[in-house]
Parts: sequence; structure tokens; C-alpha cells
Amino acid sequence: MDAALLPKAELHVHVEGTLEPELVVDLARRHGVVLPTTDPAALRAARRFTDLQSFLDQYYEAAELLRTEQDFHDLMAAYLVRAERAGVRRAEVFLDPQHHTERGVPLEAVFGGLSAAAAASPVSVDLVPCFLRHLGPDAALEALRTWLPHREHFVGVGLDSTEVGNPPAAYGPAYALAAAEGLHRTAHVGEEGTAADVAEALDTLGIERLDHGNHSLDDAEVVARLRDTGTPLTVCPLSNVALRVVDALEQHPLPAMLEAGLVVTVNSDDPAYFGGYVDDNYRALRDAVGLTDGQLTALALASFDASFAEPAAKDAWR
Ligand code: ES4
Ligand code: ZN
Repeated sequence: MDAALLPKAELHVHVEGTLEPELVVDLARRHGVVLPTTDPAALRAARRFTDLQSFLDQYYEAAELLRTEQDFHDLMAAYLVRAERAGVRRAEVFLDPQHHTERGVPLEAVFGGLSAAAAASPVSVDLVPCFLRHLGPDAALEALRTWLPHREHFVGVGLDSTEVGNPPAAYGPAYALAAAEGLHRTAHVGEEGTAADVAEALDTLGIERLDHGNHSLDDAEVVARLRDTGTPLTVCPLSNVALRVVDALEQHPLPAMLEAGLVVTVNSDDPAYFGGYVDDNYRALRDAVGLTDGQLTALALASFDASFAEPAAKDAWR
């Protein structure tokens, strides 16, 4: 058995980041949008990045092809077929509702399409809408208020998009409302941002998990806080290479994170853009970083522990 295919939870995947070039072509045809090329291979080859922002620009542009409930359904259905093949039993899936509602797509179409596909899959799925940093903290609080009438469709909130220049503390009020509503809380911090940003997020957001968190390692005090609180990091190795957060897989800090006693999980982030799904990330850690099958097995088990699911459900997945 390939340890990369062991039962696992995927805790850091953006549904818009699972939009494969083949579906881009299909959606463009559906909506009468003219693309520079309709060759999926050419579209795939153009998915090359120099940093987070260069990726986000392409990601938001492609996501504008998502317009109807059917589109969101088809996106999630395709991801879940691939995730099931990767051994995913549980997926906590990020989405960027603000990017869709600001284009006039109703929340009913976004949540309805994603939830319908999730309900039809053998994978256990919950949705985690994220606040878009580039739209600012007031928009985040307002967005959460518009999401709450759709509360049955999601279990938590996240924070994503452009990290540099958008520090976490300003999102405290949105996170406080999320906590008051009984929602789980996670945030992208320390991907391009610093260990000080991670400390600020821990101080002000009440987060239960940390997405990426790579730069935590730059400050021993921040590492100690994460270790002592058992705050899981959702790490995304192929993403980190594609966005140049790390120079090469061989230099990925995941072994150092384990060495420091941190709780770590392995995830794909935006698999249609970064060259692999979650099983590919596990494989990359084995082949390029030298993790043993025993270490991969421990990481897969840790992913269930770090999940927002109820403890009884976790036992059934392992
Ligand atoms: C993202 Cl890799 C990453 N970082 C921040 N925001 C994002 N949204 C989608 N992928
Ligand atoms: Zn992410």
C-alpha cells in the first residue's frame, strides 16, 4: 500500500483552487467567454508564479468563470472524485464567497452548488468560507453577517488572499462574531508574512488552526506557543515551492516543524495550480524530503485529530 494513499483528512484546500484547465474550457464554453486558448495543456503550462500575488491574480480571474449553482456543483464534484482517490475521507474546504458575491453571484448559488455536490460524495465535507484580506476588515465583518443566514452550509471561517500589508489584528471583530456564532476559526498566516504576524493572529483572532505558518519557525517564542497550545499547522509543500515560499522541496521546513514538536498536517492548497493533489504532496515529502512511511502514516492520523469534525466521526475514518 502506498502510504501517500492512506486514509486522511484534507484541511487546507480552496475549492476555487481545484479548478482544472479542462473545467475552465468547459465553463468558458458554457458562458460564451472567449479564452486566449482552449487547449487545457497550454492553460496548464501558463500556471507559473513568482509569488503569492502573481498566483492570486490568475486564480481570481479563472474563478470569474464560476457563475451558476451548476458551476459550483461541478467544481466540487470533480474535486471530491479526485480527493477520494487520494484517500481523503474528510475535507474541510475553503471558499472565497466575497469574490463571487461582488460579481453578482448569489450566495445561494455558491453554497447550494457546493453543498449539493458534497452531499452526493462519500467524502465527509464541511465548508469554511474565508475573508478576503485585500477587501479589508469592514468588508469581512459585513460578509460574515451576510453568510450567517446560510449558517447550515459552513462550520468555520478562514482568512486568505494577500498577506503582506494586511496584518491579522484588524480582523479581530469578524473573528469575535464568528466565535460568538459557534464557528470554528483558522487563518492563513506566516506564508509570506512573519513570525510576528503569527503571534498577532494568536493574540487577536482566537484561531484553532494556522494555515501555512511557515515563518513561525523564525521565532522560538512563537514556536513554543504553537507547541504548548497544540495548534495544528496546515502545511502545503507543493504550494510553498510553486509560490517560492521555499526554494525547493528538499529545503521544506516540515521536518523542522516536526522536530520542534509542532502538530503538522499535509495539504494541497490549490491543487489545480500547484502541480498536485494531497496524495502528491505526501509523495513529494517521501521522495524529495525523505519522510518515512511511518512518518507519512503519523501525518495522515494527525490530520483527523486536527479536523473540526466531532471526535466520534474521526474514529470511524481512521
Ligand atoms: C491562497 Cl496559497 C494561498 N494563500 C493565500 N490566499 C489564498 N487563496 C487561495 N490560495
Ligand atoms: Zn491556502
